[in-house]
Amino acid sequence: MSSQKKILVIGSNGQIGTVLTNKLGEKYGYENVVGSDLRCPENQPKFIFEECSVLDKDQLGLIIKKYNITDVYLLAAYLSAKGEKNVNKAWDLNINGLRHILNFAKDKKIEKIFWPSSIAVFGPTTPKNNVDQYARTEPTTIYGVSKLAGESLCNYYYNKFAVDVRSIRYPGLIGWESMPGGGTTDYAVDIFHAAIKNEEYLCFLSEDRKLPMMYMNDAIKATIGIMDAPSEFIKIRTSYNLSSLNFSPKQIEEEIKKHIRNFKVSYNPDFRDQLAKDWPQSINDNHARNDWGWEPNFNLPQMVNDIILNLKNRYKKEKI
Ligand code: NAD
Ligand code: AKB
Repeated sequence: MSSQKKILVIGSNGQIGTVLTNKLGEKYGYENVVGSDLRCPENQPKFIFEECSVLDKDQLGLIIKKYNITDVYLLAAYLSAKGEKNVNKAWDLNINGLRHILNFAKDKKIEKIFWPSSIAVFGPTTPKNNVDQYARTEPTTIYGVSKLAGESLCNYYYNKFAVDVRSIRYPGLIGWESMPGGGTTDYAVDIFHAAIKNEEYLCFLSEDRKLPMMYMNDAIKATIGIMDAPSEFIKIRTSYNLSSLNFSPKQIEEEIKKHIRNFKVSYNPDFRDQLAKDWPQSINDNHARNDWGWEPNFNLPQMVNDIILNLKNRYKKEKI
């Protein structure tokens, strides 16, 4: 196997993939990073791109061989809201995609895997606050069920076949560079776009639905942090709790109003509010902090300030 790190990001057009693939390109050289997704992205990326479904294991094998891939970041998934409307497809993608990548590592075709889990592994029997790493996990969505099964699969492949797979339970992620697709926490991205366009925002969660959330910059920091850590530091091979911000729609509305005074939000909760109701409001991430040195950089006012600044510039540049 080559000593040069060669990275494959699967799901590179998505909310996280769009940002992460470029960050990995900046860090390791764009010529060493391959993005892949179901379709080519609209704008020509700086990294290499291959159109491929993670469910097509033969084509995946060819891509891994063609570029001598060492590290895979597997981001392709159905998220919580979309998953509830496509239960079989969600299970198929979220589990079989992971199995394919774990098997490439078991067969020594790749060296290291990053696969994200979610706070959706928790459910109504989990305590609401300061949720411990080993708290009860009885999820109520197919998304949460598939993430919980995926965590066990990762742990099994690590113990049985020494597969170096690393995982974190992301909270809801918010960024300005990409749009989310099919999640329950997507409101926290949409709300900024409405505010910048001086439009009223109709929120699909109730105003007091507090959830664990995180700025994309911190999520990328954690992702690269856990992948860079020496293997012996990674003591949990299911998935690490991760935490930075906890807020409700009303709290982010108030924070945005400090910048855009006339911004209006109304609330019309739909089925996604029911999904969010079963999730925790805050997470204890001591294991991630102690084992591999995780620490977030952004609090709520800093994040809101940064997103508004960047989105305003972007909208001005793109003349939207
Ligand atoms: P996303 O829906 O924005 O992106 C997923 C990408 O996967 C899309 O570009 C989609 O086209 C692609 N994809 C779908 N089916 C595919 C297939 N068969 N083969 C290859 N690509 C396929 O999702 P995201 O928000 O970027 O999330 C990435 C990962 O992080 C997921 O595993 C998700 O569960 C996890 N996660 C995300 C959040 C969040 O708030 N965004 C929170 C917790 C966990
Ligand atoms: C979703 O809302 O489905 C995701 C998640 C918290 O996993 N953002």
